[in-house]
Amino acid sequence: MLIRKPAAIASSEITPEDVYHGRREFIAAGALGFTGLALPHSARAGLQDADEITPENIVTQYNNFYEFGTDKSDPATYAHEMTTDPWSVTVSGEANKTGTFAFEDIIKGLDVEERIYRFRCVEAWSMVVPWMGIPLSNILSQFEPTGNAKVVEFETLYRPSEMRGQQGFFSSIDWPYIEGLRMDEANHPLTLMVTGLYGKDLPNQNGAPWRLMVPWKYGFKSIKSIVSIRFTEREPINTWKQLQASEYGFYANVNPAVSHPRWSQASERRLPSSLFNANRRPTLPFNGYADEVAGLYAGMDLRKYY
Ligand SMILES: Nc1nc2c(c(=O)[nH]1)N[C@H]1C(S)=C(S)[C@@H](COP(=O)(O)O)O[C@H]1N2
Ligand SMILES: [Mo]
Repeated sequence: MLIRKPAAIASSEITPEDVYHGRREFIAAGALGFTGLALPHSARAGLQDADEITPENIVTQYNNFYEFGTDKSDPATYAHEMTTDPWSVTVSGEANKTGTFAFEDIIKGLDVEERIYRFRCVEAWSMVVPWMGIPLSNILSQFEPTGNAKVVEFETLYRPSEMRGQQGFFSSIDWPYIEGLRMDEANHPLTLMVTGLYGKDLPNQNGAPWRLMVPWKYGFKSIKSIVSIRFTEREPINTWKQLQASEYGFYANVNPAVSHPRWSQASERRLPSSLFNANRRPTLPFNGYADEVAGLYAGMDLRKYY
């Protein structure tokens, strides 16, 4: 995992996408966890050697954001219709500081870091993305959650006038999109609230102005365009679980040993992939972050809590 402090990402020196292609060694270090960067280069090189940064145009044009339609190309086509400025966020539930806040006021003064994470969709494709964001724990702590807060719940914007996928009765989703994390998952240092990618602001189709990024979980946990943060005692029924509980659970930890009822999760297509080169590779437990996060689930039956 590569972490750059704000000083290193001043707009005057934004790194063009092609520079990222030479960065395999940093991703390899990520697979070793927080101490990876201290290891000799040769030790890093052998690890995850095939993890190259996914081209930016794929990350911004092949999306899941059902608020704008179900085709992978719909978000890039229609998400510009969403107004992201001004943007306010309501914080509620088990916390000392609740209310409605301007997005800028919440993130003001917090350090934005760059993290290159593998990202694995439940539909068995994956990408490697240089995300920019703020550790979620740094955002949540300012609201002073109480001891009763066991879970944090997030909601996406509901605004059918600007989100065409929310219009009409053809949509089977009960909007707004909802996700949640246990507090210890939310406060884990790998969990990021993303505000940008490839050194730029987050495009609308990727969840502007901010979206979650939980790299050891299937993509659907990483909820986009968040307008509500609620601290609760119990886990919510997240959107995909509500749609099909036999296929999608609350935990959604990447697990090659547990198949989706309709397909195997043992391998994935790393984008870009094509008819001629499927770019298939084995899926790793916890998406390759087991050393860092497996302890969160010690003693749990991960076949039951999928
Ligand atoms: N609000 C909202 N968040 C969402 C989704 C969505 O449809 N609506 N799709 C999820 C799914 S299934 C995936 S794989 C990722 C895709 O993120 P990306 O388009 O930035 O790659 O967003 C997740 N977050
Ligand atoms: Mo997904």
